Amino acid sequence: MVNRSHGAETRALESEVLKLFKEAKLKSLAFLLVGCTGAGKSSTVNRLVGREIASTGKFAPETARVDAFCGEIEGFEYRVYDTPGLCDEESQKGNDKRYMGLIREEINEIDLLLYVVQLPRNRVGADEKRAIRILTRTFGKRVWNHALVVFTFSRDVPDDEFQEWREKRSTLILEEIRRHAPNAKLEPEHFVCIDNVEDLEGEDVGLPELWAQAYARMESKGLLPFLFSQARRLRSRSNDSMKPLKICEDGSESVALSTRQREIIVERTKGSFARLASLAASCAAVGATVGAAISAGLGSAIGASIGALIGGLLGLFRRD
Ligand SMILES: Nc1nc2c(ncn2[C@@H]2O[C@H](COP(=O)(O)OP(=O)(O)OP(=O)(O)O)[C@@H](O)[C@H]2O)c(=O)[nH]1
Ligand SMILES: [Mg+2]
Repeated sequence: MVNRSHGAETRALESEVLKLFKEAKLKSLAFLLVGCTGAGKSSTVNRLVGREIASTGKFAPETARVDAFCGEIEGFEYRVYDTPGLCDEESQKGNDKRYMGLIREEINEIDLLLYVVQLPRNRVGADEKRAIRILTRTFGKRVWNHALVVFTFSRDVPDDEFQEWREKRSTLILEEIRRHAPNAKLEPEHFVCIDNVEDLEGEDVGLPELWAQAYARMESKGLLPFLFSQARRLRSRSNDSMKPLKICEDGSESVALSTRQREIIVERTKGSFARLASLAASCAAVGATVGAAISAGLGSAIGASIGALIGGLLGLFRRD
């Protein structure tokens, strides 16, 4: 094994991050939102990215339409596609083909599909089934390999029935997806429970779980734009003394990751960016130094704050 000096490793990490950062800047992130009216689609994606990108609230649901919202976080471009007509069985009868054509026209590629449904519903509704059918036909079965099923309104079920609801709803929705995509790679952890009004607290629920699983499910090309642009919000729960900070300096909700959730992020990064992950794991102790070097390397106005943020972010890769 080559015994490189500490300085050489640090420099290798700096140049790797700089290279990847510049490549990541050229890519934009695309999220596809699917779910019934009022399921909490806009609220969910806004919380996931920490910015009000998709508008929330209630305006009359319209028929076949694709809404595209664009935004920018730390200089990285985000696109959110919302498909309000997809989950609308009654008004859409016989219109599937036309809507599929429209979706194909509007959406080229997606990095992550968020299929948002309310937890407290007794069965898979005709509207939810229609969305699953059209999605699979439009994008192909593989769309489910980059998907999360997000259960919202989780506080609306009693605490002592929560696990039962979660298992029942997951099983039913998975069955429905498998009817159209029998080999879809969807595991129990890809069904995440949150509540957008008063979030659940627990090791495998809520915003940190949503964030970690979204990262795990993301197309490779979306990983680093997502990670770098979110650096400000990510915290390590185990390192936080007492209560984790809820709100970041920029007003967004912080994402306090547990050790397991950090591990999910590290493993996913390793899968696509092995060199970055291994350099970060061994050099993370010098996060501030790396941050300063990244800032200098990026130059001009953008460098200063993002460089420091990324230096801090690398701490997530350290094992402790
Ligand atoms: N209690 C509770 N309310 C929620 C939750 N998620 C969203 N809401 C509320 O439900 C309403 C609709 O939320 P949106 O995020 O706009 O839902 P949507 O699916 O985007 O709705 P449309 O765009 O109209 O189809 C808003 O008043 C939200 O505050 C949740 O998890 N729990
Ligand atoms: Mg909405």
